[in-house]
Amino acid sequence: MDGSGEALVSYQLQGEVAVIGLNRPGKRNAISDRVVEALRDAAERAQREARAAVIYGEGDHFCAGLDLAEHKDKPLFDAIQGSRRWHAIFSTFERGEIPFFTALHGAVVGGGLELAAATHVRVADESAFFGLPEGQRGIFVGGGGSVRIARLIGAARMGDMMLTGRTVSPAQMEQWGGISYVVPKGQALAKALELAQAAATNAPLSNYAILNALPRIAEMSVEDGLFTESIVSALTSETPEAKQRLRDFLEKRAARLKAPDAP
Ligand code: 1HE
Repeated sequence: MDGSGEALVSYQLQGEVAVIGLNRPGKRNAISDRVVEALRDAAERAQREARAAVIYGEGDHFCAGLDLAEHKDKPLFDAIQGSRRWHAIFSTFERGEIPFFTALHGAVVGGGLELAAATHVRVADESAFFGLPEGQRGIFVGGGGSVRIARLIGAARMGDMMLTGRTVSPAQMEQWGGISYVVPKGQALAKALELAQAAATNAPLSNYAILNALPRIAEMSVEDGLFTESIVSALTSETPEAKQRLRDFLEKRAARLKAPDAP
């Protein structure tokens, strides 16, 4: 709750998808200690009762990043512990059991971009803008951005954003690989929900392998990666669910793939 009695993070189950809202629009959804803890609770609940989740922001912006008012008086060790808490919480869903999608609009800034980078699929509408103003604020990323954002878009582009304070458009961010979808203004949540609903119909073990094996394999040597892939591939194929799904395809009960709509 904030001072108004509203939950800082809202939670709603829509079918098999948990919809999690950053709900502090008066402060542009800035992430305080209580917000990050409420986000952890919502993400844990989603992993218990949903098969996919979407995170979005209430109001005109997705998230203005770290709550600077709370951060400014933090002693050194508290700041280290705070950053480590973000890391631990974001890792629970990055390497968790269900896929997380983010619906982005307005400011996606600092820790807000770090949060989005810890999710599995990012959808932005045309109002979104991306920034890393840490240099201007005299601080550094602390929510895993130097690892995750740098790997998504490259350390040089991330360094440019941090050094110059430039903001980046959704079209540019998509070209850099930081987001996967750009949709018209106001449609990010609906699109993220549609994608999450599709992912929720996958076999849970396939989703688990996509979240947990794929990023690890990407960090391995070619030989280790190929070997690990064979083991994970065989394990997923052995489940009764996989066998049923393969039969469904072969006996023409499964939907066929279609060419994508024009971009
Ligand atoms: C905040 C924060 C915040 C707004 N912490 N209170 N992030 C930043 O450096 C981004 C700072 N924010 C902005 O650039 C702008 O607020 C926005 C572009 C996001 C939105 O602008 P606008 O004109 O709609 O809102 P505003 O008038 O600037 O802000 C409304 C209120 O939200 C205001 O409080 P009020 O009491 O005067 O109404 C702002 O002070 C408050 N507010 N952003 C605290 N971030 C784990 S390390 C991560 C490191 C970082 O994230 S660094 C980047 C921090």
